[in-house]
Amino acid sequence: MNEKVVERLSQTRFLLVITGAGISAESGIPTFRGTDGLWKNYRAEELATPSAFERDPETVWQWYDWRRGIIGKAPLNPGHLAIKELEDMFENFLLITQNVDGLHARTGIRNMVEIHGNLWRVRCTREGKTSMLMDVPLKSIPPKCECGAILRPDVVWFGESIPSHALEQSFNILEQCDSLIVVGTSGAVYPVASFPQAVKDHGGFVVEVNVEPTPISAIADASLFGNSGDILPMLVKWLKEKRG
Ligand code: BV8
Repeated sequence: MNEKVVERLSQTRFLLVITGAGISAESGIPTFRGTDGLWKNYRAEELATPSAFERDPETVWQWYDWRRGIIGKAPLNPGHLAIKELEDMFENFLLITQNVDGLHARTGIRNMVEIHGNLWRVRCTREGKTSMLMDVPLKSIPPKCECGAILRPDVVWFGESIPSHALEQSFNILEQCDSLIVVGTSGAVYPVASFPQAVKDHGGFVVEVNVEPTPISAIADASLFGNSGDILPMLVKWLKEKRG
């Protein structure tokens, strides 16, 4: 394990963690851009858009129903559990996840922003109200609200803005945190892709955990290459030993 990383994190008062699809890969959930990055022959950019939903809500919902089927059976992996342990180890902690799979929430984590939403939550396209819809498979496609309007997944699609409360909370933390661990993201999707540089600009220490280099590697103070399910538990172990 990288001594500089353990040293710096052991002095950290406010830890920010950002995760992407890679943290859930060892749970058997396909990533977006890796070799298995095709979601049933669709690319997220094709279907995770308002225009695709407008044009063909049935196909978009079939895609989400298929994803919910995989995610519903997916177990937490040691990487998810290690991040929950990090929350308990630091006096100030926030997790910003780009994932919509809800797996971090299953660990009982408290300080989390699901910045791209959650595919277990649905939103009425007429009234805007949200609710949890856990059926796997869905009883009807597309699912309908009691008011009769179509429900949509309560996620942020490409071309849609991140909800302002989530964005404000994230931007504040980028300035306050003194260390950031970025896990399992290709750094391809904005605005989250710009967050590591923002932490650097405010003097923060940036650690990347990924199986391969990404654009974030160029700005990270340290890149730990390997499976997050192996690296994060090791990092927790070293930090606990360091703290004695
Ligand atoms: C917005 C929800 C204002 C849906 C998703 C500035 C510049 C350029 C483009 C833009 C820009 N600003 C806005 C844009 C457009 C767009 C964008 O960024 N496009 C990209 C493709 C260029 N952004 C937006 O539209 C955002 N909105 O900015 O609003 C606005 C509005 C209109 C016009 C302009 C501005 C909204 C983006 C949110 C999109 N929604 N998901 C759903 O999922 O159903 S994004 C989707 O990608 C997922 O949330 C996913 O998490 C996210 C990012 O992907 P990653 O998580 O990084 O996953 P990926 O597969 O790419 O990488 C996995 C990584 O894990 C890899 O590096 C791999 O090596 C690693 N890995 C694999 N296994 C492991 C591992 N690491 C460790 N251990 C392992 N075992």
